[in-house]
Amino acid sequence: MQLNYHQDILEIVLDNPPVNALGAASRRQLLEALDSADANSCVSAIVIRGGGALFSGGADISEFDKPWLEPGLPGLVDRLERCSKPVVAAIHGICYGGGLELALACHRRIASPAARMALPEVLLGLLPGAGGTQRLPRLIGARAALKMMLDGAPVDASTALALGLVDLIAGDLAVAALEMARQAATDQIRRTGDLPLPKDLREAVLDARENLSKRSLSPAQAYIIDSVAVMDELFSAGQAVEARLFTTLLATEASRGLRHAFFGERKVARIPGLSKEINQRDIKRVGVVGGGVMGTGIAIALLNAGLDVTIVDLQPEVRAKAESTIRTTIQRDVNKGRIDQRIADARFAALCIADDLSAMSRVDLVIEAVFEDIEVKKKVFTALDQHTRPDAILASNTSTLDLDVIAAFVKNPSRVIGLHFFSPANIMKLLEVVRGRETAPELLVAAMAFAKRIGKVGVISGVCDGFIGNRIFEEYLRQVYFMLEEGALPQQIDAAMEKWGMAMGPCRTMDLAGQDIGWAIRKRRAVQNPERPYSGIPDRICELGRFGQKSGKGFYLYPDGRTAQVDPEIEQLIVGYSDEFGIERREISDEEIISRCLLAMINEGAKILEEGIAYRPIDIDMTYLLGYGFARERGGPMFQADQIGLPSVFEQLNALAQGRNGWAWTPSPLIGRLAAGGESFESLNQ
Ligand code: T1G
Repeated sequence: MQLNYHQDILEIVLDNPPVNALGAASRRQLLEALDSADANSCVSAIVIRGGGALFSGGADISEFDKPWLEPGLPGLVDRLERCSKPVVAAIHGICYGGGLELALACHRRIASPAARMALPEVLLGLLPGAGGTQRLPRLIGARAALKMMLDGAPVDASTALALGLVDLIAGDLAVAALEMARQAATDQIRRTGDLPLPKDLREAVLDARENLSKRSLSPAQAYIIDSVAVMDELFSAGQAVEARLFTTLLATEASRGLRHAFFGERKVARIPGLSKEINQRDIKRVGVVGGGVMGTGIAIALLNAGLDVTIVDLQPEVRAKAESTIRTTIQRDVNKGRIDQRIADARFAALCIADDLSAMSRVDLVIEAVFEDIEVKKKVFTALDQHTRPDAILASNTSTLDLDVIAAFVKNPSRVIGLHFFSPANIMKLLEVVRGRETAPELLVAAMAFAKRIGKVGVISGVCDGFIGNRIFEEYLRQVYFMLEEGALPQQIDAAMEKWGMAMGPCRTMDLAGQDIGWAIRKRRAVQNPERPYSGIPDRICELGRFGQKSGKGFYLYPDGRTAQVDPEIEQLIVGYSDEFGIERREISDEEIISRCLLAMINEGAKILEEGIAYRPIDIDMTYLLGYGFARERGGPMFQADQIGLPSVFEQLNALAQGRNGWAWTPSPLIGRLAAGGESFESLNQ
């Protein structure tokens, strides 16, 4: 923290890079500075601003799972508000969470034009716990305050001014803040906590509660409404309720899962054993080979990130469809007000569509997204080897083929990497970055930076069948199919998993992805691993041509092409299959369904760790949170294993290994070792 004196104005500069998180040390320094300034008769007013690029990213989230350190943020914020000298918050860049609560307790607020303010605690399964639920409504009204707190979205400076969240916007913030402080020194002090209750308090709470019943808001959102609802003339009464509800939320699995995910998204960017000095490659021009669904989605993601894109496809009708889909999708963003026409036109201008790989001669990176056939890949990479610059990165979007085999098609395999996008590629945040045996380390660095550049989260995977995500997904599906033949039905399994927190049940997911895709994988694996058979039920469905949504029926019927409708024929097929194989059907509880699906993911995840395919458990969790619809509040399969407790996980796996198809449950020795040592998967996430 820096203290600067400008005659009788004390300027306190928060200085805790990278985001001026209000950790214990910062809170202690700020308290000392405030106490000292309050007692210093030479100081007539105070300005607080953030050092570096922002005001503050809020409380230090990493402190939440450790013993509380004094002074707590709520107490510090109250102390600031009680200051006998006026305090001005000079806000630039980001002012989020506890940082904004600190500013709310200041007596004036001034912002730079690009400043953005938010109370995003709800995204961490929390509520603003330093007086925000009590001060914000007093300052900007209950309805506006509830909107900000319930969606956690930032407001820009002009909106903040219109709301009354800030008093002024100024280009030269530092000078204007000092001027505002001098003026404030001559005025009466305006304490936010002393402001009257908002006039719209009752109706705003009633409306928010009504919304709650309609949209099943999260516990954090319900508690935010409760905290606002109890606002009282006596400020401390409402504050006490806020503090109690904050403490309750902090202990919930949902908040721990969300905080695990928050740090996880950032931890996966760290590549173990790689020095930071590796030079960043600048990727500006990208080639996409293949104008199909994946290639088009990838191209849209790249154009949306402001990159120059060249798509090559041999077939005119594919090129035409790709261009039309790209234009329609980007124009839709204009029509929905997400971007303006000028940006859309720039994106169209950055697109080139060609019919020959010689168009790839200037690109920095090529992403191959052609048919999943090794001979087709061979043709493409052999040609790319000739048509691209020797330093261009060659990436394959393959999801099932061996990247090392693909890399061997080019003279210099160290320039080959896997970039496995998830469909729809312009929407899904996960990008599996596959490091081949020969992939050069700087390609990993470049790929992770590229992922962030296009708004995705890169997770590095080694080469194995299915990489991290699909390899685990196959074991999850294996248990689903076994449970179908043992007594469950698709609608029960899907409902149980969706109620537990998966965005979409496994049977509906495969109907969406295409049952024929799963069929091809099972056929290939039947040859490669005959000792690991699946239930034959999904093959029976495919043999009837029921490939899911694309064919109007799969596990379900799709009368309108999208809505899944239970089909009695499928129940007959499944029951008939059980009878045919003499499997006595039994009642399978939702609990068993969830447990076996989760344990299948956990056990395969542990094997992926043991084989070094994933660097850390967090890489597996982020893969599932960002690419497989695993509820963010649940933190991911490895986080869940820690919640269950590894001794219990190991015990359950061993019990399942004694049961039907026990061969599918070979417990991972890593789980056994961690359990025996009282360790958790989290201990491997450093
Ligand atoms: N606490 C601790 N570490 C944080 C942090 C925070 N609030 N915010 C960021 N970091 C770390 C992050 O993990 C990363 O670490 C580095 O800073 C750069 O982050 C009582 C309870 C501020 C918009 O939810 O939204 O206040 O990987 O890569 O892209 O009511 O960080 O380098 O080791 O994201 O420039 C509420 C969370 C907290 C804001 C900057 N505040 N942060 O984005 O950098 S709870 C938030 C963000 C609270 C009070 C409540 C973003 C950012 P590393 P980054 P960025």
